[in-house]
Amino acid sequence: MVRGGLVPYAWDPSVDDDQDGADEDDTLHGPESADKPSPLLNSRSVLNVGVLVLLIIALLGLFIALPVVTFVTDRTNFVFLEQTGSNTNNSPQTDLHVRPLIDADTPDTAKTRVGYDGEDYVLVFSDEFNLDGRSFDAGDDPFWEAVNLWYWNTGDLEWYDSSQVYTANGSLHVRIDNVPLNGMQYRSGMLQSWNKFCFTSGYIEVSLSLPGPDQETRGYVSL
Ligand SMILES: [Ca+2]
Repeated sequence: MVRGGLVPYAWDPSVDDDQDGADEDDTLHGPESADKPSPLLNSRSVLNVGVLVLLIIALLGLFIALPVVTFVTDRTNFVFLEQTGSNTNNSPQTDLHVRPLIDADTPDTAKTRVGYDGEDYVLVFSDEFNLDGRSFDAGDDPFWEAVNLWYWNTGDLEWYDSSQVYTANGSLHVRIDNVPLNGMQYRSGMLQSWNKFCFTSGYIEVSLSLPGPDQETRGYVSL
């Protein structure tokens, strides 16, 4: 007599043992089908790899090809550098005072020379100061700056003022006046290329005349 609970079940291999092929759900738990790798070239694999390749190509294009193409095709900086010798074109002051490293008025004969060591030297910078009315205030010239300071290091008697340095009659003028300024008895000028045109060695040639009855050129200061 059965009183509920488990229903007695008799295993009958002739009925329950599957003799006639796989059941419909066998693929869900059959280890032989679960472990079988998917074919490499199914549509999902191709899509995954394709998107990955597209992503790599896009990144390479963005960070390598685009900068290279932009650099090569944009000649602005090259042209500016060739015209002015300056590698910056974002300064309105240098834009207004464009001049090349070698002054166009410099004669060809001055562009090369043989040094005392017998070596050939090529001119890399020149300024003829032929344009009158140039200003050398800070930022006005790409290569020169007339400073406003007292040069304490040499105990100068003069104050250097940028207004004392100017161009006129095709020459650079550095003027000293017996006019007190900022506690100094005299007012004079100093023209520098400090941090504007730098070099390590070579020849510096200057044509100048000094004040006074003796017009012989005796020397100039180069630091
Ligand atoms: Ca000149």
